[in-house]
Amino acid sequence: MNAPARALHDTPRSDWSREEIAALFALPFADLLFRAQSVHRAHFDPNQVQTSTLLSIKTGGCPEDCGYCSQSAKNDTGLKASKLMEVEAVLADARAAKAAGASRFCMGAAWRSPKDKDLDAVCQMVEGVRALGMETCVTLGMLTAPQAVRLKQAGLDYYNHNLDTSPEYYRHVITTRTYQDRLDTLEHVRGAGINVCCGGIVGMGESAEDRTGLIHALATLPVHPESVPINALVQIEGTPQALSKPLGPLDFVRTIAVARITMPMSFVRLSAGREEMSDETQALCFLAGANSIFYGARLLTTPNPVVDSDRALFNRLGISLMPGAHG
Ligand code: SAM
Ligand code: DTB
Ligand code: SF4
Repeated sequence: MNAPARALHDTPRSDWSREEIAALFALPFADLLFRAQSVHRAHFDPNQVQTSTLLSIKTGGCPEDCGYCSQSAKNDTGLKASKLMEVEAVLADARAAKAAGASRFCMGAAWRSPKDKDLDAVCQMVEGVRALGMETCVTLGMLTAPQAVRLKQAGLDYYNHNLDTSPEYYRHVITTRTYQDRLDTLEHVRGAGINVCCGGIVGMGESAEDRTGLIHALATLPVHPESVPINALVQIEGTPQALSKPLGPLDFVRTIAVARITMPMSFVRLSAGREEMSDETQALCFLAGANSIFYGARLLTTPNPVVDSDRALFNRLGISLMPGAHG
């Protein structure tokens, strides 16, 4: 049996070779989507999508130099930096997200890594969101092993930390922390027993080989991330990445499909970039095995489709919202 056919029936594998993944990307589009949808149906209800709402709890002024990001102090994007939000204000937003139907609330902070004092407040936020019956996720930059344990004790369900791109292309995008730093944080999160949310960004001028490299890096982690966000770059004026040539929709759909096939049990999230996508492209992403979205009018600092338009799209596609684990 060749590798793509084998993937349908096997339990998740972490021994994918780059050649196998490149071969998946090179399949005729119909063959790729058929395999992705078949793998998807073997593990998930194909008509249910998980919804996570994002909130930037600490915005801007970040010391890292990520070339895509509105929040790096090194990028002149005109974004106003703000301090860590008050716990009560965060919980008010979480209640609204729950009322709109989100099952998970994801809180993002523009830090290189959290200070222990900041972590106290974040732990209170996690406890409060969890008490609402929502799943919790945070993304705070690099974590030490003890910090991950503290978050787990507060009841954190998911930690988001992306590999962003291939190991080879990485240095063209970020210089202030290494790929290995990211892998170390992922290991600390996994070691603490927190679910891992880890994916990347496409449309940053990377090659097809780099997209293969990103999926390879994710699919060969010792345990696949439970959640794999695939972001289409949101171009932000004043960032080095603002002038990258956008990735065509069909290549974006292919990336989703290959993530689905190689990480069959993971939630694959159609993440940033939906504002620029047609309904038809999004429908193809769901057909390719995406089964999660960011839900709500804002990502961290940029717009996302409003809830009413996502509800209308889901109605037309016969998609229902997946209930959360604590709902
Ligand atoms: N500061 C933390 C960190 O980088 O780990 C957490 C927040 S950071 C904004 C989370 C992720 O959002 C990044 O790793 C990146 O993958 C994604 N992201 C940021 N800006 C983006 C953009 N303009 N377009 C698409 N994805 C973006
Ligand atoms: C992820 O992979 N994408 C989200 C979340 N994890 C934190 C962030 C997208 C940010 C898009 C640009 C912005 O709004 O600043
Ligand atoms: Fe900072 Fe995260 Fe933005 Fe990088 S992606 S500049 S670490 S907020």
